Amino acid sequence: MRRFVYCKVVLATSLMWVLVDVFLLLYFSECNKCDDKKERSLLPALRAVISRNQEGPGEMGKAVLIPKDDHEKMKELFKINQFNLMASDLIALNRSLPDVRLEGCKTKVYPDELPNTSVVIVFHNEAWSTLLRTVYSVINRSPHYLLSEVILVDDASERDFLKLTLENYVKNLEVPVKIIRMEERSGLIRARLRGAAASKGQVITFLDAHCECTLGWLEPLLARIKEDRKTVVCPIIDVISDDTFEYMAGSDMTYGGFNWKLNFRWYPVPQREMDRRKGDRTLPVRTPTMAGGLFSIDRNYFEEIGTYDAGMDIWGGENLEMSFRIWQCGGSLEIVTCSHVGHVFRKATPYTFPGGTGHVINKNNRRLAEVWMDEFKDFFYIISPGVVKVDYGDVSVRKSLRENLKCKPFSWYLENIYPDSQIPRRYYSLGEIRNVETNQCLDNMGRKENEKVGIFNCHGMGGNQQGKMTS
Ligand SMILES: *[C@@H]1O[C@H](CO)[C@@H](O)[C@H](O)[C@H]1NC(C)=O
Ligand SMILES: *[C@@H]1O[C@H](CO)[C@@H](O)[C@H](O)[C@H]1NC(C)=O
Ligand SMILES: [Mn+2]
Repeated sequence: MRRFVYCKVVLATSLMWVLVDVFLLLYFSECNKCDDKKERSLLPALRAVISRNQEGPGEMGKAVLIPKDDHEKMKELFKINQFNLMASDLIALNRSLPDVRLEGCKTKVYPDELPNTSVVIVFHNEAWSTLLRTVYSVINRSPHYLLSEVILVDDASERDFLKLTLENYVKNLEVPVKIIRMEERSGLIRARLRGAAASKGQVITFLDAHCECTLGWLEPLLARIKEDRKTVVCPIIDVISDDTFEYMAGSDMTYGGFNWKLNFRWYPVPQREMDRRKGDRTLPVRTPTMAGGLFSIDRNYFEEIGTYDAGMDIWGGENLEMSFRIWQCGGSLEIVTCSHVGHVFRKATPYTFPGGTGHVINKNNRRLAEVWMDEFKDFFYIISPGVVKVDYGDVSVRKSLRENLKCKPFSWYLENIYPDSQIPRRYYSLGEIRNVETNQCLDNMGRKENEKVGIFNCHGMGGNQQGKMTS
């Protein structure tokens, strides 16, 4: 008897959904005659209904599991891009994704008059399926009146399919897609500058080349910039597994920081920031730094604030440079928690850097420290003593930019924007703690905060043996 009732409930629910579908389809087809605005608000609803019915590998962001027999081949293909290319190639370029937003985000209403955006995507030897899935997700999940164009900047890729084949393919897409080719390998920073210079939208949105945008990702970003054009906004970056391409929601409870070595890191959103938003997690989080891959910025503001440091090479440090610059020079940096974009996080980079990864990042970080960090650069130099030998070129242009924009000192940033930083604002001395009898030093042994310290032979190189006396 109970089973019978259960069946009736299931049937009734299915019937209800069918009716809703039919209603929406009818309403939508009627809409040929109605005004543009109605169509705009209906499209996402219709798409959501359609995507509920999708089946196939990876649909609704599900994991793709490769059968055992293909594992050899899969491992070979993995090496090309450092992600599971076989899985990615099985997934539709327009696959459906779950709606991972907070409930409060789904019902938010944004102004009709939003600035439009150019989407700039830099790629270097990217896989066909990941690159085009990025482009499709942008086109299919952005209202077209807000999408000025998509600009693909090819940083001197060598793969054939990224040449004429790609050019012909994008001609048939519903949104103008422009392809710009760098003459030689130039790195993310210079390639983005080129893309930005060619863009026409009122806002520039930078994305990585292996992303997937979710329903409603764009409107909250643009709405925030409309409210305050000096706000630079990032979506929540969801995780697309490099092994299975499963789509996993990122947390709205983490924000960007950095450590003494100037590595970008995620940290829990502190209580003071929760309090400022009165506990409303759908409001944007003010973040001290950004990861750098995905953000939107007002086009003119991007110029005013000094775009990127073109003296930096390839990649690395540019995200912190931009973060410090925005905050110190009167702007703000936020994570808009109602906007979700997925990104394939990889465990290793598939790219080779001209000059070597370590050297490039050290040079960029020195430029960052010299221009923006005032006396606090010493923390960086003490903890990574090898860095001071690296030549960082001429920073006079960036220093005069800082002067012209009347930017605040780094101590202001630490005090007001990043008080939970590991860098102490006041200290009496820096050094090692040595037992002069045994010549052994306190050493954090590479462990995390609040874990036990160890004892190791003193090496006098700072790093794990660096201590500070704060009171
Ligand atoms: C993807 O495109 C195909 C072919 O145009 C279409 O049949 C399918 O419904 C689309 N999938 C989604 C999730 O929109
Ligand atoms: C973007 O908006 C500006 C200002 O409203 C307008 O002049 C321009 O034509 C728009 N671009 C596109 C591609 O919609
Ligand atoms: Mn990436």
